Amino acid sequence: SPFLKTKFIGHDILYYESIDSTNTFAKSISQNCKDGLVIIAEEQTKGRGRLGRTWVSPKRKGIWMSIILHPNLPPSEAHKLTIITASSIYNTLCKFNVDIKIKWPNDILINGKKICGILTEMNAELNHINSLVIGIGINVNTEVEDFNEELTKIATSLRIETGKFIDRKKLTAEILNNFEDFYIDYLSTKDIRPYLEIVRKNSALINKYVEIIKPNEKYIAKVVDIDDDGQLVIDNDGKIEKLLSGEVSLHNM
Ligand code: BT5
Repeated sequence: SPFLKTKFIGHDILYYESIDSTNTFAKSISQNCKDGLVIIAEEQTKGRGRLGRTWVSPKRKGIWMSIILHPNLPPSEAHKLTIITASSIYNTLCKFNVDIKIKWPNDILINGKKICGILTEMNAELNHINSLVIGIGINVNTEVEDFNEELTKIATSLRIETGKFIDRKKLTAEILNNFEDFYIDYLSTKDIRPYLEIVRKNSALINKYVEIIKPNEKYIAKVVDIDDDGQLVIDNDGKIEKLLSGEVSLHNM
């Protein structure tokens, strides 16, 4: 693509008309492939969200892709790559002049509805990430009819929000360009704060009440901040708590 300006990410792309899940496939080959390999599919038949949830991925309507990386980082830093991914996608989508918010840890919303989800997975040893897979799903030209009834209430697409038909190839390249910029910079500085700043400034959650759903309990708390480690800081009835991504589901009240 003439739009791709990256140094290495997406120089090799495996492209599929249909696949079960780009993340499932990427994970299966990630230990033995080049850094920066990207898997792209027109359709996923078993698209996945977190915690076994489903990601609806209709044919030629969205960007369903996975980036395979081999960063020299401990597993405890993996969640920071989700922050980098979300902030870089935010930056890319800004040009559409719509109201974009980042919902910690892995969602991007337009006008309060979900347009993008990120699924970061890894193969790791105790102290080392062997390979990391960043799955990105973006509803681009999806129309209301493509969503099921549940999703029409909570999901949207660039098409629905802007009224325009969008070039998915160009947008894919722009996302990879932006992501690589942030990623290379982060690897050299190891400083997540500039990206956290983007997440904080455009947070869908800060100062809002959310329902927190853990495996054994459910409660309402006010989101106060996202700390410098990327944890969500909440005020639970006067008690300040920190939440790691992955351990909670959040519902806006
Ligand atoms: C996510 O999970 O948001 C991560 C989604 C990652 C998808 C990409 S696509 C490429 C790669 N290959 C994969 O198989 N996955 C990645 P989570 O936070 O658990 O959100 C899942 C929830 O979002 C579902 O339970 C639905 O409520 C909702 N959802 C499902 N499909 C959606 C869609 N197309 N748009 C908006 N929301 C959706």
